[in-house]
Amino acid sequence: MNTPIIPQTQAIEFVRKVARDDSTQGWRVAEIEALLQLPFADLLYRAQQIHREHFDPNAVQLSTLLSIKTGGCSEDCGYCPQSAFHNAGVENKKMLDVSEVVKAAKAAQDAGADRFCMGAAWREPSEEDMAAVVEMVKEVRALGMETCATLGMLSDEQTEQLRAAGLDYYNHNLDTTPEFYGNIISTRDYQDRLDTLERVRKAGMHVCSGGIVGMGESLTQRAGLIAQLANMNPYPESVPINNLVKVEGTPLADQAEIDPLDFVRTIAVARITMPTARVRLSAGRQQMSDAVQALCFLAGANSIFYGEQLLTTGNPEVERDRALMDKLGMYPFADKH
Ligand code: SAM
Ligand code: DTB
Ligand code: SF4
Repeated sequence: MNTPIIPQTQAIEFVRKVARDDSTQGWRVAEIEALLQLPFADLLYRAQQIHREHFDPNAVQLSTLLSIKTGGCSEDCGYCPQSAFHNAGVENKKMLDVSEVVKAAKAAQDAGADRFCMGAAWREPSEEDMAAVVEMVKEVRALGMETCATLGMLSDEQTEQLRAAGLDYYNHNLDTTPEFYGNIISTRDYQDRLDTLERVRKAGMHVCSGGIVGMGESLTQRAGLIAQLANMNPYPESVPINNLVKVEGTPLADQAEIDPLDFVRTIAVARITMPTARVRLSAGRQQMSDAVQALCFLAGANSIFYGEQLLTTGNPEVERDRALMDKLGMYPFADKH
């Protein structure tokens, strides 16, 4: 079904927040839903204006992902091929050695990435795991790259260990709205996610948190995810917006595709509600045309995962991304700084 459009004149009352400089009151879900329903050109125009106030619109930040521990995860996230509850054909492997991780980081840096994100299929890291991750963070950082890790839930002590190692960003996605969360994951609560994010924030690391669209959520629920992120005080510095990658063997394998223009709308609304965040056009790019990606950049996306692999699934090849950036007159953010 097409997104119902609300003419700008009717929506304006709801979107009053856009013009309001008092950000303490937070976003109402209804306001965000109204933004999602603006006529497409009005929505993109607003997003583009806000984007240009805060960023060079032609610069894109490049993060490369590496799965440092793949498969066999004890959580049951319905979208994820790495859950031990599903049969997506992902082998349960042991953690990579520090040297393998550093080698991959160097290669990513040589290819032009400025941030390296290490992902693990854990509910939470063990003490033993932490010792190796700390070493990885220190060595990748020593290369002169920004570091990011996504390891599941963290205790206070683990958060402090990562901070002391010099970790720049911690990725922990809210994934969807609290009302829809239970349809997708049963092995943890929404509050668990919020608690970890709070720890990361308090420890002084940058927060990377976003979600997935196209999991069968309603428009209101999609707006609810953006409201949760935008109302964090402060909101995350980095906001990955993933389009569900449907993997055979996961419960969401047969989920209906969302209209690509609705994905673009979600990016635009993330930009409008979180003006200074890096909004990352994340998973799902391999299946996206250049034209849709260009619309995402126009809507305010200014970061991508760069390199032919996400964690277990594919991502566009570096050559394709370089060609796309050239075609659009875009360049890596790091080249300008
Ligand atoms: N295990 C840790 C956790 O869940 O926080 C870190 C790794 S987990 C794979 C990181 C994120 O990848 C998830 O929160 C989700 O947003 C994203 N993800 C996983 N599978 C996906 C899929 N099939 N499509 C889109 N995003 C996906
Ligand atoms: C995020 O928001 N998306 C990335 C990263 N953070 C860790 C992961 C996408 C995973 C897609 C499915 C896979 O490759 O396993
Ligand atoms: Fe495990 Fe993370 Fe996948 Fe959930 S998303 S099953 S926690 S690896």
